[in-house]
Amino acid sequence: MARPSDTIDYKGASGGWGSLRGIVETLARERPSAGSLNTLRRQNKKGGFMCTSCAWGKPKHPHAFEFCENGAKATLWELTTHRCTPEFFASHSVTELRGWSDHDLEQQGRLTHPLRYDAASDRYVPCSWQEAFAAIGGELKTLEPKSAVFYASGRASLETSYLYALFARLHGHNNLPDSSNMCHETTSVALNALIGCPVGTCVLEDFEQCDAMFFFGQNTGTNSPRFLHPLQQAVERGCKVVTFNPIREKGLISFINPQRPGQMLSGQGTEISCQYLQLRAGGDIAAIMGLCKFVLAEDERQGGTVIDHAFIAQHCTGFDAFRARADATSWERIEQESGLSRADMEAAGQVYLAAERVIGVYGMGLTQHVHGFENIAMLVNLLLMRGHIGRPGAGICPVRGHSNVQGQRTVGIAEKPELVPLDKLADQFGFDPPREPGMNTVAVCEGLLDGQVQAFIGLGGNFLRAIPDQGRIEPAWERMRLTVQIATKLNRSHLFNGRTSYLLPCLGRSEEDLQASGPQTVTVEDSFSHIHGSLGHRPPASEHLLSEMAIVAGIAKETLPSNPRLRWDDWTADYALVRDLIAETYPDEFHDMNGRMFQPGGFYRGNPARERVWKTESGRAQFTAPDMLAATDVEDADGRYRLMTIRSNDQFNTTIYGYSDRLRGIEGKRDVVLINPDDMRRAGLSAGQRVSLVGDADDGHARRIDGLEVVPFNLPDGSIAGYYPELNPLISLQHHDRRSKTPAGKAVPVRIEAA
Ligand SMILES: Nc1nc2c(c(=O)[nH]1)N[C@H]1C(S)=C(S)[C@@H](COP(=O)(O)OP(=O)(O)OC[C@H]3O[C@@H](n4cnc5c(=O)[nH]c(N)nc54)[C@H](O)[C@@H]3O)O[C@H]1N2
Ligand SMILES: Nc1nc2c(c(=O)[nH]1)N[C@H]1C(S)=C(S)[C@@H](COP(=O)(O)OP(=O)(O)OC[C@H]3O[C@@H](n4cnc5c(=O)[nH]c(N)nc54)[C@H](O)[C@@H]3O)O[C@H]1N2
Ligand SMILES: [Mo]
Repeated sequence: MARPSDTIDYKGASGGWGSLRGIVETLARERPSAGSLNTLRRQNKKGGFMCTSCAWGKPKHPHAFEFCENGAKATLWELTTHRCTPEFFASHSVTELRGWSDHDLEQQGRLTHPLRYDAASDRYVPCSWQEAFAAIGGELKTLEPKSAVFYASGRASLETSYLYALFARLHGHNNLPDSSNMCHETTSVALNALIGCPVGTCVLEDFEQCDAMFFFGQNTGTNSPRFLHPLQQAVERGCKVVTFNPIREKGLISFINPQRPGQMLSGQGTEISCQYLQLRAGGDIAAIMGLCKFVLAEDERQGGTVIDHAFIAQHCTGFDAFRARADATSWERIEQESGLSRADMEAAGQVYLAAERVIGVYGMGLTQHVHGFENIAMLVNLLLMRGHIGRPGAGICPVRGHSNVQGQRTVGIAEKPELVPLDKLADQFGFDPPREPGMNTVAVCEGLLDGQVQAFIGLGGNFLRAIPDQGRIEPAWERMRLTVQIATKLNRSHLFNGRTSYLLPCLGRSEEDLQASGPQTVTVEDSFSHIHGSLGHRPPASEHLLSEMAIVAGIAKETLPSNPRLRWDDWTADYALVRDLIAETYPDEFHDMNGRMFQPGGFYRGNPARERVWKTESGRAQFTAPDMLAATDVEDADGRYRLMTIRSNDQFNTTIYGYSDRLRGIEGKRDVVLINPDDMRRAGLSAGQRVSLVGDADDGHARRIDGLEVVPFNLPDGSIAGYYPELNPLISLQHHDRRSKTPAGKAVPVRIEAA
């Protein structure tokens, strides 16, 4: 492993003055409207709005400033004074804009008018809302319903999501992929199969009681910074944190709390991880197998007192096969596949054994792999061995991405009809909902390539930029009959147009949503299954904007035959009516939703696995004996690397706020490939040299990106890293989790070519 002195690094802690500077730089860049700072103060609090950045829980007793550097960036990004107007589109053709960077497109500011794509002039031109709705409805009516796709990026509220999903089913399909399909779909599929519940089992209070946390592939400091506070408090009361990550991420190393003057002045942060294990990309199945093997051996040595055999006998299945697999797996293979030493894994195992209550935390480092399912299954194995699921202070905690991504699934945005109470919907709305499975993200991409998909509606997001294999899919996109994007800012997905194509600007969550019955509240669900009301206060960015709800209703009305049960106008006038519908469809979880939505800390919709009720096929929690030790199915070979596509500290997914990845010490650029000095030496590369990355999928398709700068970085041998979404064209569409079809953005096989 390289010496840290050879590599680029950030010397500070996470948080601290750097995070405040990050906010100040954002203020300078977005020049937000007066009053925006007031809005920040209300963020994540009762009567205020719920942050549009990540889905971390919102505490009952919020801090004076219950927002983080990146939450502030997301809010100020929405409240910018920059505007992307019809004049802008008159002076730039769509083809020209394809040459712009993601950052420059969004930096034009908020979209202000509904727009139609005019192929003759290759420009977006303003249109009326009614024209747009009528044209979109007219097109949808003539198309085979199953050729239409209704995508959602996980931000839209529960109310809009519920109606959007209902609209798709009334139209006649379950083609409801959402960003979750590229994200925690692995979680939904794995946890559902293994513990009978598709979401994490923890609630915020568990972090006040746990004795140890094991972190796998989740970058807290950048992607869920509000988590740093409970993490710091946990460590200070003696909780141990052990991290498995190929990259030494600052947030999991040390944290200076900006709300503590002492720490800010002294520059002395709290050390977070007591052990930081830099495993190979894709090495988690092996690493967790190592932990389990150690625990099993200790149990044997200590006469069966280590493992919770009573819990396993009463609640689990598959333990013997799992134990046999661990016994049959040699330490030598575990060390080779994980890239870790047996001694380090055993030391981590000691922390596990010493803890009464353990939480397993994870993110994209586990889910975005070809064997992502098995990654999660191994973590479940580890937790089940000592009964760490279904007890206070313990559990499994997938950290969700978008602020309402979990909730969208909860209220029906799902391509899997078995997850939705279709009979109930049939009763409520008097129709026969489609029963065949719809398309997920990978199926949509395949459908684009073979011409099966003819219409795409995007409720937010940047689908075409977030998916793998853009080089193949962008040209196919333009063969569609209809493309509609509902958005706040311009992005690359808006620059590829079907024959009929509209770009429809909507309100953001921080803005006042005024309808016939008055200002409207919306609701969202956090990572801990708590539902929160959110009320925007800022004046809208333009008088021509509509709410997402009004846009969905507007299109639905023009598409579907009229039916007295479909009260689109009433629902748009008063979202409380939609909450009543949600409560009727899901009475156990959402009863009295209107009454409970402003409960401090949100209202909890419950979780059976937390109560040790296992809604799995066997009625028990499932141990798994995986067939493989590597999370990839591409063999190691000379000159082949495992590429991790990662987020910088200055982006939200495809939204690139700026070019500062402060916590990794990378400034002013994103066109980089991070690689360790030993690998550089072996490949004859020097720092600052320009190279190409070439996809190594061996499926007959050429994939390459030129002009990347070599940056020496502290990484395990053979694991390299670079930024998402710029590197997405290197990922084959077939490189996805086998079970859930989540595209595998980690351990992508590539080669490096020097110019
Ligand atoms: N500021 C900000 N916040 C965000 C987002 C954002 O872009 N910006 N995005 C939001 C969304 S939608 C999501 S899904 C989440 C994403 O948040 P994360 O789940 O943190 O996802 P990534 O940024 O992809 O980082 C994955 C981490 O996994 C590590 N990793 C990569 N490969 C492996 C591996 O094989 N094993 C292990 N153990 N680790 C690995 C990487 O080094 C990195 O630290 O964040 C949400 N919050
Ligand atoms: N290689 C690689 N690929 C990945 C990932 C990875 O780690 N590596 N991560 C994957 C993950 S986890 C995810 S979640 C996806 C993200 O995929 P998406 O969710 O599709 O993409 P975002 O970048 O979050 O979408 C940004 C756009 O959303 C719009 N927007 C913002 N706010 C609003 C709003 O309030 N309403 C509406 N209607 N629109 C709004 C803006 O126009 C903005 O340009 O990418 C996936 N792709
Ligand atoms: Mo995500």
